[in-house]
Amino acid sequence: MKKLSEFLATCPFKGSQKSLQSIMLAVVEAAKSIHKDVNRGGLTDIYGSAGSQNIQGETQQKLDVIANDRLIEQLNISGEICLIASEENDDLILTNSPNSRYVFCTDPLDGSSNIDVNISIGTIFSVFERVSAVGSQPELADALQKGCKQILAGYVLYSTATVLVFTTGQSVSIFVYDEDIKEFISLQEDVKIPQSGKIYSCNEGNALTYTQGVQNYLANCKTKKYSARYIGSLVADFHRNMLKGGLFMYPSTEKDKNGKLRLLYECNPLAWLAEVAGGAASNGEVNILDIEPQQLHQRVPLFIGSKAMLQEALSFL
Ligand code: AHM
Ligand code: MG
Repeated sequence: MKKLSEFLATCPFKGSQKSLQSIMLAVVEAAKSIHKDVNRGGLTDIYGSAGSQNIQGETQQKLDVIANDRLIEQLNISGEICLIASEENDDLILTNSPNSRYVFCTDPLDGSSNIDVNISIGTIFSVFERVSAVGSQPELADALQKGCKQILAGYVLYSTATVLVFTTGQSVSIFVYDEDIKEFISLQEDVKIPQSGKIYSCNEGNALTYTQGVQNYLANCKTKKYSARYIGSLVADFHRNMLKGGLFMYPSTEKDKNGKLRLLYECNPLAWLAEVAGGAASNGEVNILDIEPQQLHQRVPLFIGSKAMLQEALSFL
């Protein structure tokens, strides 16, 4: 029964151990309070719309806003983060530690449409070392880094169990939240994605507006009798496919040429986790981790999961 704090004490990290521990503590404290709300369902006032929209014009749910506030609060307490890029904020957030070294990118509550219906949702995060000099004002370039520059990335999945999955680049670890002792306990170390699988995950309601190549791949999935599984919460779909083998897709559609998912907050962290676990991620043309971000809220098509399945899919595109 290894506790997260014990694991972090010796976990390899491109920075000081104290920084890793403080950043992870911030994530964990925010996650614990989100877990508490999620598990009380509608008994606390977390369901429904917050009455506001994010910069992408999407309605913010109450829990989107609550999760974002709690993460920002905890990251400010950590003193390790100079800059936060969040899916829920139009602009970058300067923290109260502008001289610290690290930048935090996050989708505080992914799968918003599933909040009110008691279905799995998640918190996704990603950490970079700033490129601007420590001591100067943090800047946009600190957040617009390629995914291959990440030094810490992970997610918390609030589901039948609440799990924390993360990597610092060496391996992927899964910790499960033990409500009795209020600690995350190691469940699996060095997680590996099966090289191949038989699960494909996408919103097939959009299929007629996918490119012909993607449509041909979907026909191939059916010919081969793969199973379709789609929760509509990226974190949950990714987690299942990571453990069982599969491919998740959010391709470009007629309406959204770049798909729906955000490079900084969703695609990069999951792509790195996939790669460290032996899987892969692409936008259909290049490795997600090699994309140079142009904008904070940039979207990219996403194909992610088992390596052999991704290669098969790409052969159709
Ligand atoms: P969100 O960040 O607003 O929750 O949107 C992202 C979510 C993903 O979790 C999921 O894969 C996707 O949107 C589902 O979209 P769709 O309803 O178009 O299938
Ligand atoms: Mg999201």
